[in-house]
Amino acid sequence: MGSGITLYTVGTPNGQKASIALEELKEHYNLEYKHYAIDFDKNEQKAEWFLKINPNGKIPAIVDHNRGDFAVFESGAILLYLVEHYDPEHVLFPEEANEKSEVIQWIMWQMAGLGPMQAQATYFSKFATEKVPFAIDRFKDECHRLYAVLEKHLSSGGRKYIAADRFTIADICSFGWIAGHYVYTGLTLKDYPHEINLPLLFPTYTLPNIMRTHGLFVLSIGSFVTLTCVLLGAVAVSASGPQRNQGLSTAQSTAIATVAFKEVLSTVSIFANGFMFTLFSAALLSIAVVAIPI
Ligand SMILES: N[C@@H](CCC(=O)N[C@@H](CS)C(=O)NCC(=O)O)C(=O)O
Repeated sequence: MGSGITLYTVGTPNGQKASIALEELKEHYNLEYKHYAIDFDKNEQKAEWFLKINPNGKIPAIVDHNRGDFAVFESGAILLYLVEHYDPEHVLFPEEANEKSEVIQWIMWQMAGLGPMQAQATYFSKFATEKVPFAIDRFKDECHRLYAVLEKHLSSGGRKYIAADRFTIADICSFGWIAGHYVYTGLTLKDYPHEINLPLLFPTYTLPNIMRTHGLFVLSIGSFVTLTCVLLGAVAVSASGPQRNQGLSTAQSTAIATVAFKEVLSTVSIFANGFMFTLFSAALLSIAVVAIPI
């Protein structure tokens, strides 16, 4: 049986949730976990052995060896499970009842709203072999509506975090999809011109955590240099931001550039193996800095 936790995932927006939470818990409590990279190319998520862990055949899932190999699937359920058993100091999940409820409300909002809607918008606009304008518009419109809800929520009272006035699993739950709004789905932040608060979520995620989470420690020196150059490029682009962004402050522009960088980082991490990764990151990061409408 053993001890620790095994995480089965891929660096997709849903897949990142459990990885980020486990990294945070590792940092605060030295929680041990092992990472098993599910191979989508081989449809491993539908293999018999994995269906015993997640009957729904999707990532992420965890098996908790500390608790009799108890298996948990559905990313929101994994977040709630992890804080219930492994966050005694309430670092990621508040103790107070109303704050707790707030966090759960925004997790439900993400799991039933932003996640599925953005996944469908991504599918119909990027992957479907037949382009169906009605479906693309339907799901993109719903994403815009949901982002407007979040935007208004964050703007009112100058909130920096989604719930309970601090970094919680509600932020972790929404992070992947928000970070992938452009690269995955082709949605742009400039649709929220009044006050762009969304990027404020992102500085809370440290680069080392993101790197560990997605196995980017296998980065070759070449790709590291590429990443650094492109990051500097992104910051340089953002420095000329105020005019280009119609009155946004440099701080806001820089925050947006950081998001752009991180969202590309999370996307390329899917392709993170060896030489291909170096080529891919160079190409994607360069395109992103030029194309992302900051
Ligand atoms: N509601 C599920 C969604 C999980 C999900 O859609 N996972 C995708 C990747 S983001 C997946 O495993 N896709 C592969 C497949 O459907 O076969 C959750 O939040 O855990």
